[in-house]
Parts: sequence; structure tokens; C-alpha cells
Amino acid sequence: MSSARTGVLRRYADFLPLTPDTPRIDLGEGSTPLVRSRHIGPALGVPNLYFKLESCNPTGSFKDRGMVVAVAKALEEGNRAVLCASTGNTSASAAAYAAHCGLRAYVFLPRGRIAPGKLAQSIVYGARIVAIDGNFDDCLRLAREYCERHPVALVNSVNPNRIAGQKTAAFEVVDDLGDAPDFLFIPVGNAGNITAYWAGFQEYAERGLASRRPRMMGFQAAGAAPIVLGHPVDDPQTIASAIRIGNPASWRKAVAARDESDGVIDSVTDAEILAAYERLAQEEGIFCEPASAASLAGFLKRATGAGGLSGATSVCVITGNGLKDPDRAMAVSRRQLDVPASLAAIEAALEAESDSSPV
Ligand code: AN7
Repeated sequence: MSSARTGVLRRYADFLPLTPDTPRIDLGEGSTPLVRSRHIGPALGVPNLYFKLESCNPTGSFKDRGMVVAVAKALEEGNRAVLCASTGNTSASAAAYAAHCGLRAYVFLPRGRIAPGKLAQSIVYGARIVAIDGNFDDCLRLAREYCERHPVALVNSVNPNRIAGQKTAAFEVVDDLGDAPDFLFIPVGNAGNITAYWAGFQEYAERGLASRRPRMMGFQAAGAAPIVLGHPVDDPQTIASAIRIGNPASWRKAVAARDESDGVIDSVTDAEILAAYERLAQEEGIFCEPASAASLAGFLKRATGAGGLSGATSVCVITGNGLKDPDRAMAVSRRQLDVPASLAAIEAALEAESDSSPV
């Protein structure tokens, strides 16, 4: 194996739907860190808790793994443009890979519901932004209809090339741990990622590259939990805007992943998501966006309940970078000492708070 770091298309070529004509594009996606918990897991008596930092991908989310395949195949098939509906991360990724390849990108976004960092990405990568007066589910329906009438490749996760690329994250988890974990905790929105991880774990097991499969533990936000409720949610609500989705495209496949793996799809409240978001940053040094914290919130819910996770190996997927949602970050309560530019004033202010003093 070459020591040079390669993107997903080269690293996992044997597992992807590539032909000799598929352009081997590469923005440095994949090969993301698997970091062992130093505080949260041990504090709960779980020594083997890991975080898969998909936030380290080129556009700051897991979407890049599937997008590199979808855009490469769109190019191979002669398309000049790609289109997606998005809560923000898919659009950022589509815009970046389209720019990399000289394709046009059209992104259908729910107006006013995209975290500012994600919108900034689509703007700067040069996508044609269509801000729709509706929610994500409206955007996806309209994107599908638009692509039926116009020569544009749809690069949402209903495109099987997206799932094919995204499953490589499961391969990496097994490659790094030496086998599949016992539990895989993952946020669920449109349900493409849980579908892809399950496909990846199954494929590795079938090829003899893993001796077992994990239990898939998916978590929706309580105000946007159609799979948990068993029916679509017309007006989904959650601070985790990435997973504010009321009618997931891969619903059936997510349920299959849950049932085939003896897993669960459960919900976590916004309060649980925000508590996990702050703990991950303050106890592990990992800054994720709120939707990503649903995986840790789910882990905490199970680990503190009658879950029995202590002897198991668990992986929480950290799907997106915290910098994407600066508004949420700035809403975290903090102590800030406002002082004049004087060392004496700084010392006096810090010493007035015993726990802030460095000595
Ligand atoms: C950070 O970008 O649906 O269950 O349009 O951005 O595969 O949808 C994003 C989803 C989790 C949920 N974490 O994954 C979009 C979009 C983050 C996300 C999810 C998303 P899926």
C-alpha cells in the first residue's frame, strides 16, 4: 500500500462503482481520524468509546465521501451540472466538488433555515442558490421533479453513488479498530448515512474483512423524529438544523439497518443534543455542529440507562464541524472578563474568581 494519502476514489477503488473512465477526482476526502474518548467514556466506565471525526473532511462534513463518487460519475456520464436539495452540508459539498470539476451546481435550500457557515460555503464555491420558501422535504421533492425535466444530475443520497462513497467511512472504522465495533451511534436525518454505514459494515463482513457487524444506533431530534414516531412529520422542529427533516428519503433502508443489526432508532431532545455538544467540546476538545452531537447524546442516553455499554466498543460518528453553525456556538453561556489593557487589571479580575486563577 502506498504511504501517500489519497482520497476515497483511490483508497477504496475496489469497493466503488468505478470504471476506467471515471475521473479519479480527489479533494482530500476520507481517511478521517478515529479519536478515543479521554474523559466522557472513562467517566461512565466505558473505556472503549471513539469519535469518528467526519468533521475533518474537506468541506467539514461526511457528505464529501459520497459526493466525490456522485460528482465523478456525473462527469463520467457527461453531465454539465449537478443539483441537490439540502439542509446545508450536502449543498456545501456539491458546490465544492462541482467547482473542482468545472460543473455548475444548483442547490435548493429551505430559506432562512441554513446555518450561516454552510450558506457561506455554497456562496463562495459559486453555486447557484435557490432559496425555497419551504422546508427540506419540499426542497427534495422539487429537486427530484426538476431533475426529471432538465439535464441535471441529482446528487442527493437518493443517488446510489452517494451511498457507495459514504460507506467507506465504515471501512475506515474497521480498518482502524481491527474489527467492527459493537455499537455505531449516528445522527439520522434523511437517513442516507446510516444506510451507507450499514452497507459498508455488511460488505466488509461478507468479504471477510470484519468478523462481525455492529448494532446500528440511530438518533433523530425529538421534534423531527418521523422514523421513531412511525409517520412523517409535517413541520419538523429542532435546533439541529441539519437533521430538521420530516420525511427521510432512505426511511425504509434505515429501518432495515436497525432491524438487521438488532439496533435502535430513537430520539434525543434539543436539550440533550446541546448538552452533548458542549460536553464534546469541553471534555474532549471536539467541536461539532449540533446535529452531530445527536450521536453522543444517544450514547449518553444509552450509557446512563439500562444499556450495558461498559464492556463494549462504541463509535460515535461526528458528522459535521462546529464552525458551520457559529450562531449556536455563540449562544453557549460563557464567562468573559472585560478588562482594560493592564496586567494588574487582568490579575485582579482573574484572582477575584478563584477557579479562574491559573495557580
Ligand atoms: C452534520 O446536508 O441532509 O441521515 O442536506 O448535515 O444521511 O441525512 C444533512 C444531514 C447528520 C444526517 N449530520 O445525515 C443535508 C443533510 C449532519 C448533517 C446528518 C446531516 P443523513
